[in-house]
Amino acid sequence: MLKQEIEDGQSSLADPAFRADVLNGLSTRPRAIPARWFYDRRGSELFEAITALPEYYPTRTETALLQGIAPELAEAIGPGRAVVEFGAGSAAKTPILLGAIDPAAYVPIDISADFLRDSSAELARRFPDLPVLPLAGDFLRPLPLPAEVAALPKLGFFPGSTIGNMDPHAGVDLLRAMRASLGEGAQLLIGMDRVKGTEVLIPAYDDAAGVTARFNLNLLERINRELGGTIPVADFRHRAIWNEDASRIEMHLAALRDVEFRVDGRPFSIQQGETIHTENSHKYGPRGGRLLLRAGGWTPIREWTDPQGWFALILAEAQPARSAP
Ligand code: AVJ
Repeated sequence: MLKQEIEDGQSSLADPAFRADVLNGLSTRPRAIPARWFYDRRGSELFEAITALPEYYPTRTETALLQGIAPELAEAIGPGRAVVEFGAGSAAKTPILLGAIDPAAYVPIDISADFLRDSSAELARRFPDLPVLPLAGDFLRPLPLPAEVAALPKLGFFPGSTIGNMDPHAGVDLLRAMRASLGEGAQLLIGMDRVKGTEVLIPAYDDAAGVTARFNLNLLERINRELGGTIPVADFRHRAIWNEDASRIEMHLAALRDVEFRVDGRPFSIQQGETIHTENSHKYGPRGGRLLLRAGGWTPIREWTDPQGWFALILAEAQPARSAP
């Protein structure tokens, strides 16, 4: 059953935040715009298309992994928890988890109330006996959960290696905010993409069909559409690089020639070869992933990977703080 009224946990980021991030990001060096602005309607469609590409392994690897470990998840998590998903549910992954563990409620949290409404209605149809309690808000900060789940044990769900979009500093802040939202004794099931060779990583972010390039360039089109921009999109090229020191894939938009344009009436000029940094996708080894969780207040208790070791699902627990003996 779906709770019809979507709770507004926090004011939603609208145009002013996009405008501020873009104007600020184009003015500072290196130029950089936060990756969350990729996901307008067109960007979300393009990301869906990315997940079906032969080169983009994360989504299908994580989905198959979830399916394969369903009985072990049931045993490690148990029934009766309120599942709190950070980000509106993925149509493929969320039902696998909900079907595996027999939860008492499902609380998807997303900044986009529209997206939340659609995905929640779909889930409520598939699980007619499960209370679905969507919460519109920014999960980067601690959020009060719906009163209906206050007394239930919690399981946070954060699939997709979305944590990889954040640098470790911001990732730790997010993990701590999740701990504050879910409370002591909660569990967290988190997906993390693993470090692997660039012969696999680079094509995953620079595919032969050019879908990732269109996804990246759509950010410039969105700026033109929503912020009165005059960016000559054809003069920019998608670039994906592996940053070994930071253990991350970076996506950039590189200017093919000197360009001048306006956004919201403000003039900008970018020289040939200069880039706008649009995304980081951090990859973690087994130790790095566990250390990140511990730094964020979560104790890893179980860990699963696919046979190639390309993607990890880690189950962690918010244990009471203890000092060293
Ligand atoms: C949704 C953030 C996990 O980093 O792999 C896919 C986004 N960017 N291709 C990722 C993305 C380019 C994706 N995440």
